[in-house]
Amino acid sequence: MSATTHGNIALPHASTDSAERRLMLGFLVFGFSALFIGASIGPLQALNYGGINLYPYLRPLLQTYYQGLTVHGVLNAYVFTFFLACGLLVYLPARELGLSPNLLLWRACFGLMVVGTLMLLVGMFDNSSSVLYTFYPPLKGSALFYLGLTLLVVGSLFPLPILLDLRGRWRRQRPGEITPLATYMSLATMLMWFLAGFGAAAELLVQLDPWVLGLTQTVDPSIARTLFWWTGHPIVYFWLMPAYVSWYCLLPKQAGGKLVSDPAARMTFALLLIFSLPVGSHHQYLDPGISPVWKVILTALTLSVALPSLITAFTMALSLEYGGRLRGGRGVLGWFTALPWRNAGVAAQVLAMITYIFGGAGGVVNGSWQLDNIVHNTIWIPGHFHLTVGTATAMTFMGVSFWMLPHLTGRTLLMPRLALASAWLWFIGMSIFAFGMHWAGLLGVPRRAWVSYMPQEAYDRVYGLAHLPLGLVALGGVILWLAVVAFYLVFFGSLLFSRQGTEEPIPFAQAFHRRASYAIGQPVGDLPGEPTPKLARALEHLGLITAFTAFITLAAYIPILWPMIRNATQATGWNVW
Ligand code: HAS
Ligand code: CU
Repeated sequence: MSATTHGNIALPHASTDSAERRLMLGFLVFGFSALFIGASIGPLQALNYGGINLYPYLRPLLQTYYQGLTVHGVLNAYVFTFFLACGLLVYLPARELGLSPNLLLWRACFGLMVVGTLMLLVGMFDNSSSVLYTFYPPLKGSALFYLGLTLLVVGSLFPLPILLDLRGRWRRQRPGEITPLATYMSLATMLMWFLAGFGAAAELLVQLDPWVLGLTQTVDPSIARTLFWWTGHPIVYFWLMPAYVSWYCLLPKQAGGKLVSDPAARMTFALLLIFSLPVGSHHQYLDPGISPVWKVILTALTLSVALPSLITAFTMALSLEYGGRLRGGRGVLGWFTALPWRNAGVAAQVLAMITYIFGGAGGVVNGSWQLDNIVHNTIWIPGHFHLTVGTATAMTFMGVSFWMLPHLTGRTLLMPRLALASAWLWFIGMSIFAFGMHWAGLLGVPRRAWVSYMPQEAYDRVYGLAHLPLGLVALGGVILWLAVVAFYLVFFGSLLFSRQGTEEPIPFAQAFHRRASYAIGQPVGDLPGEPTPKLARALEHLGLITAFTAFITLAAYIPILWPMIRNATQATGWNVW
């Protein structure tokens, strides 16, 4: 972890530098390999809703729709996202600060998550744990599944001490300065995820692990669900916030502009840290045992968590407009068409943002208790999360990989036009797919239903009304499959066959602090003639913000959990697949 200094900035030694690159490449390749398996199964689910059952042809690899759905959800939503988050949230801050991260901890993070993933894969592919990615008890899978999950979650928390150490060293070098932006955002994300982890940790370590190991015989499903959503809601921001780091800190540069407000970016992340935590039970609006008073409070809190994303929408739209106008765009929307649309990395991320407008709007519908009564447990919900995590996050990470692969390997990106095509195919496929899902959901089609298992005549009788939207789901799934093929030809092709290229730097953007701008990835300091905005100074108190968040989280959960604990039931395990 030794460093040399270059001008004012400390630079890591070349040897640690290449070790960091290799490890980051490990996170990237492992994460995207998980997505490859998970996403390849996706079209099967889409075709299921179109009435086409391909599962009988996939034996012995996959036995049932539920097994396929479990593999799909776990690999895409947990493994892929965790690897990308744990890579990016360490690599970018380390580069921004010019310091090298604690490699031992970062390797341990990688190692634990790899072992956890392998255990999960065995537990899922041997068909012992088709409990879906929410693993609600009393469904009961094998010990490998829960222990693997435990390792994955524990590993994913390691970036927090790494970041605290990085920021501590930075502060000793530059006392009194505010934390550089990408580091600030990464740290806020990890503090949020640290508090979020308590729910899953309690559920796994206190309830599920002892239960599957035979140390206890029964489990209470309501408590387990509540603890699950303690983590399960904020996890969506653990998926989203690393994508936001790219939107705020990198994309403006790639789009030819600047980030228009550094303080707005900090504010967004501080608000996401605060509001992500206490709202988890909005996934339980239809659960018994939670007082209606809390359901109303949760509605208000959930609408608050949309606020930082609305700030993001305006900040990013203005940052992109700034870039588009610098590139010669004129008129009301000329800036939009003037963006560098031929750059696959930019196109993927801007298309991800556009998709997220609809995903976010759906989220606001879900967040309202009354409206959620209509859409809960219908296929509307997977429609919502394929726009959010499945596109806003996943396609942003795909866009990041287009510059990061060349940056890490020193080789060129193979077939950049195919990369661009993959982004458009994903966007078009997902739009058709999610539109069909939202529509069919409003017609009452349930989520997680093996509808193609029933005879054609019964399918027609039950789902006749929803034929058209369900057909769109299937069509969208097939287009998404083409997108996956295109993306992985580029991704694996670039890894294996591309030629030596020129070194690609990290595209850290310029950001406006007040009126003056500075380069993210360079020391901030106090800008010439301009005091650091008071807001940025106030938001430096991340410890205080975290403590406040912990307090309101307990204030929200104790009244919800206490009656459940007093009336705890005892369910034995079920295996229904
Ligand atoms: Fe959600 C269910 C509420 C965001 C993921 N959500 C889910 C599930 C997942 C998920 C996986 O309240 C299903 C879990 C399960 O299996 O049961 N969600 C919300 C709300 C938001 C939200 C209020 N969700 C997300 C994100 C996710 C995600 C982000 C993943 C990454 N969600 C819910 C609720 C449920 C739920 C209920 C339970 C429903 C039920 O019944 O089970 C908000 O955070 C959304 C705020 C977002 C916005 C959009 C801002 C737009 C931006 C783009 C700007 C575009 C630009 C382009 C700049 C307000 C930032 C410029 C170009 C121009 C041309 C202008
Ligand atoms: Cu939620």
